[in-house]
Amino acid sequence: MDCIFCKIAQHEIPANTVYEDDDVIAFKDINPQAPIHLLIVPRKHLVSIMEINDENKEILNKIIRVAQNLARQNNIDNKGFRLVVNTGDDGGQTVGHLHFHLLGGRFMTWPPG
Ligand code: D5M
Repeated sequence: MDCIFCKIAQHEIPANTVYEDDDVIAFKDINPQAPIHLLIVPRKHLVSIMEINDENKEILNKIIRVAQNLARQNNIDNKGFRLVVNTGDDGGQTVGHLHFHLLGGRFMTWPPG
């Protein structure tokens, strides 16, 4: 499958990896929108949050726990951060492999653009 995040998860192309285990990989976004901008990605190819179901829902728990740990490690847990899942064309999703953006290190405005 020609999926860039699958290739990163399988170490076929390089990434600036900050965490990985059997189910999840996290790496620095190539086009950072904040001082801290990490992507947390399930190794399994799921196109979007719309593919979460009763059989695979545990991955969400795992991703949230990884996000908490990465927020602590980057000292943004107290000041705050944003965890974002762009979904589909109108949601601004450009890579068709589920990923969570962890953004922090600056004040985030609302609404997002
Ligand atoms: O976010 C997709 C994000 O993926 C976007 O912020 C750029 C990032 N990206 C794309 N290719 C790479 C590689 N090779 N390494 C690191 N980050 C990457 P979306 O929510 O789909 O718009």
